[in-house]
Amino acid sequence: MYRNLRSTPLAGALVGGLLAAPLLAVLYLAAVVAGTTFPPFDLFDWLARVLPGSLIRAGINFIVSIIAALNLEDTSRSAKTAEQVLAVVLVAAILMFAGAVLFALLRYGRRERLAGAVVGLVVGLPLALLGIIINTSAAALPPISAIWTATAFLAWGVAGAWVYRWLAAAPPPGTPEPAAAVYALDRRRFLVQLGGATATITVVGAGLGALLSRPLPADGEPQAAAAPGWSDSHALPNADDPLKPAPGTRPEFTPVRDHYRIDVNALPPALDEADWTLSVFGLVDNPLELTLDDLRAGFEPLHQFITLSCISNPVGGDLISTQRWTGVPLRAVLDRAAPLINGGYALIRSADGFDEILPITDARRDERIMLAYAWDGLPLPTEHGFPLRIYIPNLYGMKQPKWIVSIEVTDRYEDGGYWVRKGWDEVARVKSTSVIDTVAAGDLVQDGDRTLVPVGGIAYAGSRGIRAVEVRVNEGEWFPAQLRAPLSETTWVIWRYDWPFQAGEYRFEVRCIDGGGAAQREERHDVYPSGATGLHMRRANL
Ligand SMILES: Nc1nc2c(c(=O)[nH]1)N[C@H]1C(S)=C(S)[C@@H](COP(=O)(O)O)O[C@H]1N2
Ligand SMILES: [Mo]
Repeated sequence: MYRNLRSTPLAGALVGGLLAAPLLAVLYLAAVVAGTTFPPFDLFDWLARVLPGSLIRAGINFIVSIIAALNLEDTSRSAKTAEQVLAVVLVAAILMFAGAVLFALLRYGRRERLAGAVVGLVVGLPLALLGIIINTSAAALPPISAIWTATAFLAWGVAGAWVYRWLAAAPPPGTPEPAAAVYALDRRRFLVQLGGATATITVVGAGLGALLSRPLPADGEPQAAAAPGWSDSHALPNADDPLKPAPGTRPEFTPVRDHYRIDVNALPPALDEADWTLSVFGLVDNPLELTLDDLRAGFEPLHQFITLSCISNPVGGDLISTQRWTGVPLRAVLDRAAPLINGGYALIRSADGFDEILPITDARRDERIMLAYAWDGLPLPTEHGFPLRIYIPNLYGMKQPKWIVSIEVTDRYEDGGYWVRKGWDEVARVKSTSVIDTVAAGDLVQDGDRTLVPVGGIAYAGSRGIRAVEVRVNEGEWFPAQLRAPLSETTWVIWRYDWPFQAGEYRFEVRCIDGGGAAQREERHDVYPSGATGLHMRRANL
C-alpha cells in the first residue's frame, strides 16, 4: 500500500495542519499591515449568515455557557474572541483535511507541485471569493485581497507537496545499508528544518501582526488622549439625586469603551465617511443622498439617554448598557423624502447585510425613533455602527441596525428583519427585568441603632419605565426598594434597598413593576425566542 507511514493521509493531515500555522500567521500579518481580508473571519461571517438559526443558536449557547463556566468578565468581548479563535480553528481543520487529500492524491501521480497548487486553490479560491462577497472591514481593494488569498493558499499546497516528496522518498530497493542511513538522516534534518521554518514564520508573522494591530504607544502607557466625550465636561442629569447607588452597583452611565457589542461580524464593517451616504429611495417623492454632515447640520439634533439590551441577555447578564445617543428623528428624514401615500414601510439596510423593517406610522408617532450618529457626543465607534445606526424605543437590539447605508420606502412588509428570519421574536419588545448587582456586606450603614446592608442594582422595562422595585430575602415578604431618578424615560433605573443586617446565609431576590403597572414575569424563560424572564437572585453570606 503506502510506501511508508510518512506518506499516508494521516501524515498529510499533520503536514496540512503544520503548514496552516505559518499560512494563517502571514495572512494575519498582511491583514494588519496591508488591510487585506483575513479569510477565516470571512468564512465565519458567511457561515453565520447562511447556517440555519437553530444551529447558530446552539453555537452561541455553547460559547456563552463556556464564558459563564469560566466566569469571564465581559461576555460580548469574550464571545467575539471565542468566535475569532473558532474561525481560525475551522480553517486549520479544513487545511488538515486538504493535506490528507493531497497526500492521498500524490500516491498516484508524479506531478507533485501541480497537485499541491490545485488542492491549495480548491481551498483558497472559495475563500478568496467569500472575501469579495462578504468582507466589509478590509481596507485593501477586494480583487487584491482575493488574489493574495488565492496565492497564499496555492503556496500552502505547493509547500505541502514538497514536504510529501521528502517524506515519501525512500532509497531504491537494494540500496546498501550505509546509503539508506544517509537517506534517513537527510530526512530527519529536513524535518527539523521544516519545523524550525514553520515555527519562525508563524511566530514572526503572528507576533508582528499582534504588535502592529495594537495602537501605539505600547502596553502599560496611557493611550494617546482620545477626544473628550460629552460626559467629560457635563454632569449627568440626575447628579443631585440624594439616593446614591449601593456600593458595587454597575455604573449608571456606561463608558463607550465598556458598552456591550453584539453583531454578526468577526470584524466590524469599516465605512469611510468620505464614501458614505445615506440613500433614502423607493416610494418617495424626493429621493435623498445624505452625507454625515448633511445629517449633523441639516436637522435639529436630538439627544437622548438610552439603555440598549440584547435579546440574548440572560437575566442578570451584561449585554445591556446605557449611553447618551445623538441623532435626528427618523421622522424628519422621512418627511424630507416625502413618502408616497402607498409607501407604508421603511426598510433599513446595513453594510453587513443586516436589515430591519418598520411601519412609517411608528416613526411618525414616536419622534424618539432616531438615526443616531454620536455616542457621548462623539462619532459612533466603528464597532458600534459608524457612521449611522437607528434607535427604536422599547425593542431589543436585534431590531436596531448599525452601519446603516439605506432606507427604502416600500409598500410590502415582507418579514421582520435579519434575526426574525432566523427564528427570533418578530416584535422583540423588551421584557421587564431587574437585577441585583451587589449585596454590599463590606459597606454596612449605621442608621441609629440599626445596621443595614446596602443592596442594589438596576431595573429596566424599555420606554415603559419602572414604577417600583421590590426585594425579598429567603422567600420572605417583598419590601419596596428606593429608586434613583433615571437618566431619561428610556434608561434603566438604579434601585437600592438597605436591609437590616443579620449574620447568616441569605438569598436575595428582586422584581419590578413597569411604568404601566405590569409586574415583571417571574417564570423563568430562556432568551430564545423573545428575551429572558425570571427573577434574579444573589446569595450572600453575611
Ligand atoms: N448591521 C448590524 N446591526 C446590528 C447587529 C448586526 O449584527 N449588524 N446586531 C444587532 C444586535 S443583536 C444588537 S444587540 C445591537 C448591539 O449594538 P451594540 O453592539 O452597539 O451594543 O446591534 C444590533 N444591530
Ligand atoms: Mo442582540
